Amino acid sequence: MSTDWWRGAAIYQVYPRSFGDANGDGSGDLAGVRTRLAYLAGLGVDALWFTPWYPSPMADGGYDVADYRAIDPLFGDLAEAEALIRDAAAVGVRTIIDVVPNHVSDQHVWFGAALAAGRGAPERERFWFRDGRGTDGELPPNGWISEFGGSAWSRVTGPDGRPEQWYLHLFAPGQPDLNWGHPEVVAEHEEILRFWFDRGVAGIRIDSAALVAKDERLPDVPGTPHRGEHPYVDREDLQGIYRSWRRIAESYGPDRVLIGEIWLPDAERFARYLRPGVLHSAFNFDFMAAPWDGKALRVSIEQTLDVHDRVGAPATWVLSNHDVTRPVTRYGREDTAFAFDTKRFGTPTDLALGTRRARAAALLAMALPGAFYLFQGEELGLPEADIPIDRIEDPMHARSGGLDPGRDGCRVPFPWSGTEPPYGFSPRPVETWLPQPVDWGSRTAAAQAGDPGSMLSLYRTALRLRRDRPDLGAGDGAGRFAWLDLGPDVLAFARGDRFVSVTSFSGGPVDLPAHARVLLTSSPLEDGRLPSDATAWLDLG
Ligand code: TEU
Repeated sequence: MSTDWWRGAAIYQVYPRSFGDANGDGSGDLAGVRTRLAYLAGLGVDALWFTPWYPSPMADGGYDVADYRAIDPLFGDLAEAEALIRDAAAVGVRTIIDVVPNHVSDQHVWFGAALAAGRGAPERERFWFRDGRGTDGELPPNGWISEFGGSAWSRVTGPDGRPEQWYLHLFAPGQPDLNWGHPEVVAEHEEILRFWFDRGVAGIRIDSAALVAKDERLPDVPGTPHRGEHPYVDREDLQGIYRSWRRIAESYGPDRVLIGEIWLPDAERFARYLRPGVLHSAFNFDFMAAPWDGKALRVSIEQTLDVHDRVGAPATWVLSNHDVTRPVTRYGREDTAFAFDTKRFGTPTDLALGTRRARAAALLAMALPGAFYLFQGEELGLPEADIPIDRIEDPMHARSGGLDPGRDGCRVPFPWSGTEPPYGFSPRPVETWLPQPVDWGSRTAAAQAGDPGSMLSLYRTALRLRRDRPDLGAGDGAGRFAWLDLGPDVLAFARGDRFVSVTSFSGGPVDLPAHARVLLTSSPLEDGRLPSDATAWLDLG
């Protein structure tokens, strides 16, 4: 396969704790992924991205990493990970791992050493330890708010048992932020990249990539949305950090890639991370969060293609991940956009409508130029699950004062087969780490595999067409992108001379170009016309 495989790849996100449980403890593991590689290869994906699999107290679903060179015993061990990377490669699937540079777990050896060493010790300089404000240091050093709500500072107890300094955590208290001004922090991460590239991984997904560098003066931040540099977002130092990571990736070959998790409101700023010599690729959250609306999606697509073209990077198209509401649930709501701060319990949804739109969105996203990411279960059209309050694990729930249901609803163990929990996820009846809904019997992979009208069949067919056709995916040369005008409330575009994708929003049946051969539709045509909330793929040849 070519060295720039990533420009048009289909990349499948595996959430290891919820994909397949081989040892029967109710949590997924790497052996459980290995036994299901045939499913993934058959789905037609080019690579797997694993959310963190390292030893972790799971204060934030494994994004609190205690040791970047090992595997959590819940999931297996390093030999198992190496075997998984090899087995996946043997069926033509590459492996991408998640690296978390912004913070470590409070159980990481560095943080333990920092606590033990006490105030003023060099061990504390790898983190952001500061004295508190107030008469007795009882107030946090500044007013920064954690991404999960509440103060971004927690106070530690000194070796003498008394309240002492504070440390910064942009996420949960179990995730102390690293000081990237410290040379050991920089060097350590370069070694971590090499450690995993040496083990054959094809790429690194960089967690919270725009937050890693801080203004060392730690100034308070304005309460208004920001553009450009900010005390801890999108700082210029990041460009140099990722340039050196790029040199490391390239020393292993042009097929090794760096993929940034970059949430920025400004597309021009976002694209700076994708300039030659910086990152290869980054997740396109603007498209992911857009409402189900032809005009809004068109604006997002145009802007995406424009800023990526200018830096020579491929666009990425994402409909979901482990942090956001499942598409079939979101697209069936009155407000179809995604935002973290509007998530509430009990928001009504029309799942039939949401599913219809999610099918249309999948074909739209898979037809666009660039790479496509899918999150496990998206191909089954799984809805967001309701998790009983006492089983919620995600810290976003508690830190929102109980208002936000958190992100567990999309992280539920995967339903493979059968009519009741654990739906083949575990080899025996066992309580899974998050409970599975009792009505998922018709949504299992096995139930959908033989049904040509299922979401799974749609994804399989679409991924196969996307892979087989030279005008889809990156479509360099053969797949030139051009908008077509098929009326208001319709998004239509060509890829090259033959392929056309048409998405109809609420405007009712749309006439398709004459003499076109229908390759695939997300919903059946009605009298040869494309109904609302549907996408058709056509061949004009
Ligand atoms: O997420 C980073 C991130 O900024 C958001 O996805 C985050 O959930 C949101 O902004 C909260 O307001 C990454 C991971 O994808 C997420 O699962 C982790 O919780 C987070 O980093 C911390 O490592």
